[in-house]
Amino acid sequence: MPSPSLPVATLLEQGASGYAAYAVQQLFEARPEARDCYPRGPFEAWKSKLSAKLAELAVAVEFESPQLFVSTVSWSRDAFRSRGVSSRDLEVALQSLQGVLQDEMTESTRTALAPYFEAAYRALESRGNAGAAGPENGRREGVPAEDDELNPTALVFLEACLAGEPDRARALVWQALDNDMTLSQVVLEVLIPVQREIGRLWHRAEVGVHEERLVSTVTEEVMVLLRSRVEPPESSARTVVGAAVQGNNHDFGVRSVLDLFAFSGWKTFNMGANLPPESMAATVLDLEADLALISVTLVTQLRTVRPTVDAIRRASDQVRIMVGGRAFQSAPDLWSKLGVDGYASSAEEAVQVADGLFR
Ligand code: B12
Repeated sequence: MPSPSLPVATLLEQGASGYAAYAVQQLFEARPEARDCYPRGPFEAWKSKLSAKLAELAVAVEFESPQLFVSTVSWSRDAFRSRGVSSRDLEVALQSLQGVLQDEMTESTRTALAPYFEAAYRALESRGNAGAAGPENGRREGVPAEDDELNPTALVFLEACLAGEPDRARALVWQALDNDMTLSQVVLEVLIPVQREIGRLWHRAEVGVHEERLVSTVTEEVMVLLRSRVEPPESSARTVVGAAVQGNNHDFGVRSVLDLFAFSGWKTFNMGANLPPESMAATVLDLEADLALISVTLVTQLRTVRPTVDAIRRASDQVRIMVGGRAFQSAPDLWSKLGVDGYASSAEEAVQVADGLFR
């Protein structure tokens, strides 16, 4: 086991695999039926789930935000329920994990971790509609909740993609543009809600990964094609570069934000998914960027933000930096701990915040 003098987050991270294995043994003793959740390899499956929970707990502890841990536990609870697994299994698994940590750690560490577990247990007890429920179930601005309807164009676009008719989906967008839908509206009212809806359906086990792919690939193509309709920026336009932080394979978020910047006349560069800190810094330097956007989707990816910010700051003392993405939804104040200049929760808001930074 790692030395007890290390910071709690590091202790959790370094010991994750061992703690998780020990906790699974305790889980199976306390609740033998938990094996039935994963009949093909219960020990390894639970160990991997609990290792992931420890990694998320480590990040929450690092940022002193129990709400971050709650958001991931709530997400797991909903995914479990949709797959017929009782949240009691998850609760006992977390109790086992907490028990193992209590055995292994000092009194002060136990006390430091207690609020994180208590908040998680409360979230497991809740029915999933309140703030603790996580973005897929809570009603949040700009995020379709269960009973929200997609607008008709978004609905038909989604249906055409799922039916394996990408040509019909693309034609629908061109038709909407001919009927006076703006480029921004296509992104904000069709493409983003469709992506969120396919994610919600996947979370609820109503569609599989291949169906998510059927939709996301067409969304991606349409986003590229939309760019051909944008007027080239003026030579004096400000430059913004954006990327999904290292480890993050979700680049639709930052891409949609950059689209809105392009529609507002900015010079934009999309550096895509999983960009290492030094590459982001080199891009900022080479392109003399005014603004750098860093997109973070999973809570565990928050860890890579600081190294990226540090690398960018070393490369340029002029550039402003903004962060955003799903990882911040449950803790919108978190950005202020990251040494950046701004945060926005949506593409529209991002352009407004950026304009404010240069006023
Ligand atoms: C498509 C998709 C994928 C694709 C991504 C393809 C691509 N090129 O982007 C692939 C298949 C790679 C993928 C992988 C995974 N995914 Co995924 N994915 C999605 C899905 C369905 C859509 C993502 C999307 O396009 N959203 C639409 C964009 C526009 O929304 P957004 O990213 O939040 O961005 C908005 C704001 O956050 C903000 N914003 C974003 N970035 C920035 C940056 C700045 C600077 C600012 C200011 C603002 C800002 O503006 C945007 C517009 O309003 C989502 C569902 C969802 N609700 O998002 C799941 C989802 C994000 N994925 C999820 C998961 C679990 C995974 C995997 C772990 C699955 C697995 N077991 O492998 C992996 C992780 C990969 C990794 N290492 O990153 C979960 C995350 C759950 C959680 N705990 O938060 C989700 C929510 C699905 C779900 N409902 O459970 N995924």
